[in-house]
Amino acid sequence: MIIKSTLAIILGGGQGSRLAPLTESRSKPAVPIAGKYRLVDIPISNCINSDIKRMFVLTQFNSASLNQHIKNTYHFSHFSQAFVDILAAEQTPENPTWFQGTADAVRQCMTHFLNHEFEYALILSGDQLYHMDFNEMIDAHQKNGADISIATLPVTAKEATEFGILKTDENNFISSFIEKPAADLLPDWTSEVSDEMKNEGRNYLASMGIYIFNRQLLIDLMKNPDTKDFGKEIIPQAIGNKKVLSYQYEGYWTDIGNIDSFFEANLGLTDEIPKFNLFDNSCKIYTRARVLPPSKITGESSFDKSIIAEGCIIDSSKIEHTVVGIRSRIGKNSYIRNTYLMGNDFYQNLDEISHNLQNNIINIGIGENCYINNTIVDKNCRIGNNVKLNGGKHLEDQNTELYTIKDGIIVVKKGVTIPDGFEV
Ligand code: ADQ
Ligand code: ADP
Repeated sequence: MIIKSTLAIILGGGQGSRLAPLTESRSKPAVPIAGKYRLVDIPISNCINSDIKRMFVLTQFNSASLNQHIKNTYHFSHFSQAFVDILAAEQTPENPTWFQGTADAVRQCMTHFLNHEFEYALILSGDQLYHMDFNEMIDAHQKNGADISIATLPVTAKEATEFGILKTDENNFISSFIEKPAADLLPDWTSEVSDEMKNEGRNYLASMGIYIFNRQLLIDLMKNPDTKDFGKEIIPQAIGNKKVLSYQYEGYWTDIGNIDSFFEANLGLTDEIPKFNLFDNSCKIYTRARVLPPSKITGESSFDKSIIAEGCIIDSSKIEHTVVGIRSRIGKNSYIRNTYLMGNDFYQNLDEISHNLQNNIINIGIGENCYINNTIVDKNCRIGNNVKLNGGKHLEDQNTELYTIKDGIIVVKKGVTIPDGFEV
């Protein structure tokens, strides 16, 4: 019942400026994570694992990689009604502009949603790392006769200023809500939480930006073009007028909306027991099957706390606390630590590689004798020999043609060539 009655709407991202330069040439849902997936695979996989198989991905701009990825990955039976469709902001006579916010994105796409039967709209963020069974949330929504449900999570005071913070009554209905409160307002916003959460200092209930709306209510709310955002307008205005339920979640969940949190979330996957578990049969993360060869490692390579994706060619190097993405090539004697290498979209053939070597053209991948630390290397980069990229808090934010530095993390831009001996 639940399955047929729910339509998932995945908010794929605004202009993605907080993830720049990773979003300079691709839409946010297409940003590669964990060496082989893309951001959009997380909410889509959570939906599939919850048996919700009708999904729209709303994105501010459409990229070849997003279309290709969705088209090549999510194939459902002809006999089911399942689909994953991308809706990109489009200019029409009624809507001359891009999506002005999360609610505006939903509003501009309403006609597409209303072509489908559904009782509940499940609205998800496209930039979060978590596993969740949405059926439990829908179940709570139904049982409590709610109009809107919001998934919530206890957070610390430091995190609370980044989120919508709320308070609930004894029946878990939300009695007040404030979007991203200033630090001096926080003392008024603590909630009763479990002892475990209290011990971790997580005394504030935050909105996870995961919402269930009853169909007719969503239609009604979307009629007001002045409400552009769920967090800023729709949710605060609904409190007190509608039955807005808090569905409390205490598992691992993280927002990966900026470079720092994106970097932490990726490197967190190399922990001995990662908080986000990729090695779990019951909640698989789906992605495109690329039919790649196994990774090949030669010489005296050493690895510690790292994830190595398929199809890599690694030549006697030292790799620590690093995520090595698909088709990565790493040259001799290079030392890579605290780094996320996104990998490459293709291999060079042997003729091309030897031609380049003879003509001093840098090949795709990481050269020899490099030192790379606290860095994200986007796809298809050519990094020469003896390159030193030493990210860290000692570096100031900057943006050059080859790389950006944000919060001490060097982000090498997609497809650039870093010459031999280059140092940051
Ligand atoms: P934020 O994450 O700051 O807060 P927002 O930037 O609006 O909210 O993004 C929510 C999701 O929508 C993200 O996946 C984002 O990429 C996407 N998005 C943003 N603008 C979009 C647009 N114009 N078109 C399409 N997609 C867009 C929200 C809530 C808070 C809550 C946090 C939890 O407002 O109350 O605490 O999520 O992360
Ligand atoms: P991303 O968003 O990951 O940076 P793109 O939009 O550039 O990716 O598209 C990546 C896709 O393009 C890959 O699946 C790959 O097949 C293809 N591709 C890109 N460059 C090349 C190339 N030089 N040779 C072959 N295939 C390529």
